[in-house]
Amino acid sequence: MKLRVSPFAKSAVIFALCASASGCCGCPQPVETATAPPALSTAQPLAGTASAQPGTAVAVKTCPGAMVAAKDGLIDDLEDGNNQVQLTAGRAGYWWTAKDEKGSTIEPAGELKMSDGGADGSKLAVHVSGKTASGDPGTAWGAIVGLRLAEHGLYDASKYVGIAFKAKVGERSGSKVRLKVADVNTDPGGQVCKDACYNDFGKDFTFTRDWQEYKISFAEMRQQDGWGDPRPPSITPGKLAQIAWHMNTPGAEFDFWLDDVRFLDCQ
Ligand SMILES: [Ca+2]
Repeated sequence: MKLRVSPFAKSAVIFALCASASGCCGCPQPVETATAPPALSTAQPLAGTASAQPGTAVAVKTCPGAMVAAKDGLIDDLEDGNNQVQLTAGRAGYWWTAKDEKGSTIEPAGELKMSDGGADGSKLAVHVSGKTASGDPGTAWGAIVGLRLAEHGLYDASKYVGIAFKAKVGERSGSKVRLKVADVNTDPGGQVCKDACYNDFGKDFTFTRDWQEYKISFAEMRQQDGWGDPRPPSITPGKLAQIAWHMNTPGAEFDFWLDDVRFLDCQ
């Protein structure tokens, strides 16, 4: 049987893949939610629908139930005090900070030193503070703290379903921070985007003055509206570059704490 679908009928494709891959869409095991090329045959292997072509759909793993900490998912709890992520599951990148050249500030600048006062009584955390500049957000883009996942190149996180981290903000701080997860399509190192990189998939978070854990699935992550090229349907978890937290409210003080960054899996 030949199944043909419109490129716009994504829900039909998802249903077709779901039905033929597992026999039932409500089965109590992790399922791959995927979009696919505009035409496919049910006789073709479904695992091959993921593609590295810019702008095409890839498989993003999702859970039928809750997301929990992955067994080998700890990216960093900062307790070793160094600025390299945990050397687990092939990860080996480093923490970093950056700011625009229009007057934004961030401390510590350059090499990130970990601060006393971690989440849940732990010893150390990431703590950055400063002020974002006002002006054209294209150039006065603010300040950012993040980590590379691999020492070189991209990291395959396709076996995970999302990311968790603990965060809080200080008394005089703005509370909005955007989580940005750069992948092959949005990081210049992926050699896909040319003039409109950095519109990473992610989410705008509002934090409180108390440590709390936040979870987000890869499937929930979105690019910002109105800019960026390419604009694929989803993040590509199999080719991630870095995870970052972007202070992007113009003219605002920030005092941002971060701890226990990890990948998630299904319960
Ligand atoms: Ca800690």
